[in-house]
Amino acid sequence: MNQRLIPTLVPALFLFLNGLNGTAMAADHNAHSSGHGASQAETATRAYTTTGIVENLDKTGGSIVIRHEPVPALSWPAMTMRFVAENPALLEETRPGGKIRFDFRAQGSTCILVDLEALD
Ligand SMILES: [Cu+2]
Repeated sequence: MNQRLIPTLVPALFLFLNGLNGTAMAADHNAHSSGHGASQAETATRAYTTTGIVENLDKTGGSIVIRHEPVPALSWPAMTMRFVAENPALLEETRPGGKIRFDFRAQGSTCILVDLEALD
């Protein structure tokens, strides 16, 4: 192998690997914000149901942070995330630490809570 090629190949390889890493991270983020295996439009109109524990409630701001179970239809793992309540009155149905079953729609990077039922 030509020794003079090595100094140019190493940075090129580094950039290549870095690029791969960046792509993987972007794909991962996309899988969560727009849904995997479902089109954007489909994901936005369809409501999904899962269960979770209320981590935080912001009744004035109309949002709720839920540690939720996986959502196989969206390829979402279990995680803690924020939802915006379509109707803030829904947030009166639960409390921090409460166990809930809820319906939501994923609209881009925002998730809208459309219904909620206390399980405890
Ligand atoms: Cu999530």
